[in-house]
Amino acid sequence: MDSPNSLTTVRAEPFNAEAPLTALQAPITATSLHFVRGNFALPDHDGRLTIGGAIANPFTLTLDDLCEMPRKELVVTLECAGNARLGQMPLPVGEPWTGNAVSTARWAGVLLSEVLEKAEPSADGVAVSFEGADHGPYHEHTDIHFARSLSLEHALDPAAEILIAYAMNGEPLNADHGAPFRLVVPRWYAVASVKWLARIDVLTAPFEGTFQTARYIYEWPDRPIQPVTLMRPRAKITAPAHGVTLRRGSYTLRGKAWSGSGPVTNVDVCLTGEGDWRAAELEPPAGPYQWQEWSFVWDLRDPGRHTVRARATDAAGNVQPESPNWNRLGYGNNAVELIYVQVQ
Ligand SMILES: Nc1nc2c(c(=O)[nH]1)N[C@H]1C(S)=C(S)[C@@H](COP(=O)(O)O)O[C@H]1N2
Ligand SMILES: [Mo]
Repeated sequence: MDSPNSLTTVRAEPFNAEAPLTALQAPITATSLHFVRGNFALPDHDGRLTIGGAIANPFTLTLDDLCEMPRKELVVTLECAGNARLGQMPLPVGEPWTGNAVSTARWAGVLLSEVLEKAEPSADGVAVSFEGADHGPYHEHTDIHFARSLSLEHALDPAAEILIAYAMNGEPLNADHGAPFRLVVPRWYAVASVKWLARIDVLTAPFEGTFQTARYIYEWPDRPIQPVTLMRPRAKITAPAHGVTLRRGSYTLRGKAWSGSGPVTNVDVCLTGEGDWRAAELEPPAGPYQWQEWSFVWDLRDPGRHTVRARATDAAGNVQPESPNWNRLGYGNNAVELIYVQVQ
């Protein structure tokens, strides 16, 4: 059941849970209601972050060391690449997220670019891998760590504002969200934001880890494989909830919209089930990496069942598709969301 005050468990062990819809109405999601996704059991972290690989200056950092560096705060919307997997048919393997594996938090930490600069990456570096302290059996592997990579260029770019975050909504990171520190990669699907960060290594060849090359990739039926990178545009309807009964009169539909190639420039709603799209009010972004609020005043005159759809378009011209772009592992389903309500 969707309770307004608790997460909805998608899997108990390891703990994976979606935000309740009501929690997504606020600009910032309460930490206790921010979705949680993990591939392994919560790890023990020894409190050290080791920077190694193809660098001139290897070192380790503790939380205290990070806290002494210039502090950077960013509000970032994170969405799981598997969000709305349940909308794909046939249902791909993986957690069956309905559509609330998305949340927004105020993260504080240090810029990854500053840490990497101190390490002095070698001239032939091409990628940077990020390893979490979490590990365990995974498919054919007996024991592997969660690890992901970014290009060295992206990791070193101060304008990309990638954080090594140690605080979330003004509190130290909790265990579920990656204590003592994690990566937060703005604009990318949240898989890039490695939790329980333990190692950062500069590599002279592309990273081939399982979570980079065998998972979190789009395996299209008709096109070459692509990596999962930027969040695709999506509009969520946060009020009303699917299936509720509303009285006749004026009702303000509300929601959120975001895109990794954003900002979102238009949200359109459709109240007929057909292609009659009408522009919603869309708030300008309150920051570069966070969702935007949208609303639409709906004059409810006719009793009966009504459908509501909302569709986002971003500044790069990307529009949500009407139906899911199916891929074998079920990532990036940003098909237009549909709810229906009963009018009395
Ligand atoms: N170490 C580690 N980091 C991880 C993961 C993981 O399993 N292990 N899962 C990733 C995925 S798939 C998502 S969607 C986000 C979820 O972040 P959250 O739990 O803070 O919402 O963490 C990412 N970082
Ligand atoms: Mo994810």
